Amino acid sequence: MPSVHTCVYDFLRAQGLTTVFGNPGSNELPFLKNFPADFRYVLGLHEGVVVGMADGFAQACGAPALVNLHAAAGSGNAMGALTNAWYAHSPLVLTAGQQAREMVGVESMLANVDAAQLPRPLVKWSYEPACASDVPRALAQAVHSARLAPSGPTYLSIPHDDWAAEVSPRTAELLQSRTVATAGRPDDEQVDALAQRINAAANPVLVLGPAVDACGANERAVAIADRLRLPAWIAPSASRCPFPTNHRSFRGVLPAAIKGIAELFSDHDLVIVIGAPVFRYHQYAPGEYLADGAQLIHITADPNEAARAPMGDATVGDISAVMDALLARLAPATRDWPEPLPRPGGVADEADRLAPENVFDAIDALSPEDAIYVKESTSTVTAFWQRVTLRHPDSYFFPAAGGLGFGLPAAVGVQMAQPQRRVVALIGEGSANYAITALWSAAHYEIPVVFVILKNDTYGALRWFSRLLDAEDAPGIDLPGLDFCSIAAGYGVQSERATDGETFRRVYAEALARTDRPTLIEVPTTTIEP
Ligand code: TZD
Repeated sequence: MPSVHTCVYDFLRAQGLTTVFGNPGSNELPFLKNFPADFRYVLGLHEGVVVGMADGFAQACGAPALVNLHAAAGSGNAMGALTNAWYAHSPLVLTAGQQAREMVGVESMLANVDAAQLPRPLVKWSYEPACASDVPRALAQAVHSARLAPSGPTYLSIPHDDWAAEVSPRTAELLQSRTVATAGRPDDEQVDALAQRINAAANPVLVLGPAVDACGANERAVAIADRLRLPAWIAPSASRCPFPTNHRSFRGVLPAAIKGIAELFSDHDLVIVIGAPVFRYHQYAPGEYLADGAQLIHITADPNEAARAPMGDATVGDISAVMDALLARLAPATRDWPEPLPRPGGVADEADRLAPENVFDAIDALSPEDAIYVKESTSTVTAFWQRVTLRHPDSYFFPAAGGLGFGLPAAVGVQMAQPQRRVVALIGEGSANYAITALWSAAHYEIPVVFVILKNDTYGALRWFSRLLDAEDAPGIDLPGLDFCSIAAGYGVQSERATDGETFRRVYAEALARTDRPTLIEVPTTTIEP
């Protein structure tokens, strides 16, 4: 009879889940023993880093990633990172070790009496199997559920004495040979009606969200823009880039405010939103959700996104399939193309501090055209989107829930998933500290990410927010005195400091040329507004 251990590893192998991101404790050792040679264990030194690396890996692969956490304490440490994974629809399969079954009820050390409750509401499904022989089936459920649309994290608590239990060979065989697939083709009548509304619109506008990039529908988005000659915006609080920023329809990222969006769209009679929530607001600027006379069409794979939107007519389905069906029906528009966007102006550096705009111009000029940017510098969002060209799918990742601590580890995971492309992590010095130990994983596994730390000595975005919220006297907003070159050395990462443009361009080009290990570049910067 195969053991639960054998059966689970065979299932994971059959699913292509041979990378385990983890941080171990005693409860997890029975799972990790006899670790198969064709599997890879990626150690993160804090569970926020473990989940961040897995999140980047899963998003950049477009496939589930396996995470192994230690009991309640490790799961708790992972929860902040889980907010981002949840809103990114990242298919993470989280497993956590539980005490031996007999020791749970007496609340021994490392027992979690209500394990399945802990990660809610940031997982699609959470469970602890009722008996050892159900562990392989429950793990299969966790994998299939994470992958099925709308994809998202799942959680399984596994008592450590379950791994040695036996399962029937037939149970193992059935689990490994089954498939679980979505059939998401849209209904003809529904697509006809959508296409008619779009064809009849006098002045439509397109809004594209992260799910377009996640399902690789970027070219379909371009085809729709080319057919309709309409302005194309990135949905607010953008966590991915679904549309080439050098396309003549590209307008930028929408403001994340109710009033801002309604005002911007006041001249449009139809707003077409694909692959995004309607909308992911941030700063509170109340107003009408949609201008008088405007209508909104919402295409999403997520029933929750559809149901909670305050306006518009939503269609839930496979967004690539809906886009294909629409493209077969959309009439070519003859209207003028949107005006070319003005080029952003020049900005002066200060003594020993670079303007972030100039750092981004240098990065845009020197990076390979298919570079991937993982960004977590909150005050420089607008400057980045204006100055760095994103041409290809999977070129941009930002924390989907704004939970800091994503950027450094996610960059490591993205680079592992896409070794043929260069990954550049643009991280504020505030953000970097939430998951700084990711530097150790990058160094240890020789992951050649270029980490650029934009060091303005303050939580820059909070400076802006403090003005918005009339709280400019709030304490705790500055963090001077950090030395990232020393920190990088402590974790084994080569580093450089660049206080002028010429030095930055030289060390950045050198870092890009270093393909066998990571580099960190500390850049003192001025503080700008998001
Ligand atoms: N803690 C966590 C886990 N996530 C958060 N988003 C915050 C705190 C609050 N926060 C923001 O929303 S932005 C920000 C904080 C602290 C400032 C980040 O500073 P930075 O970048 O140096 O990384 P900027 O460019 O100076 O804003």
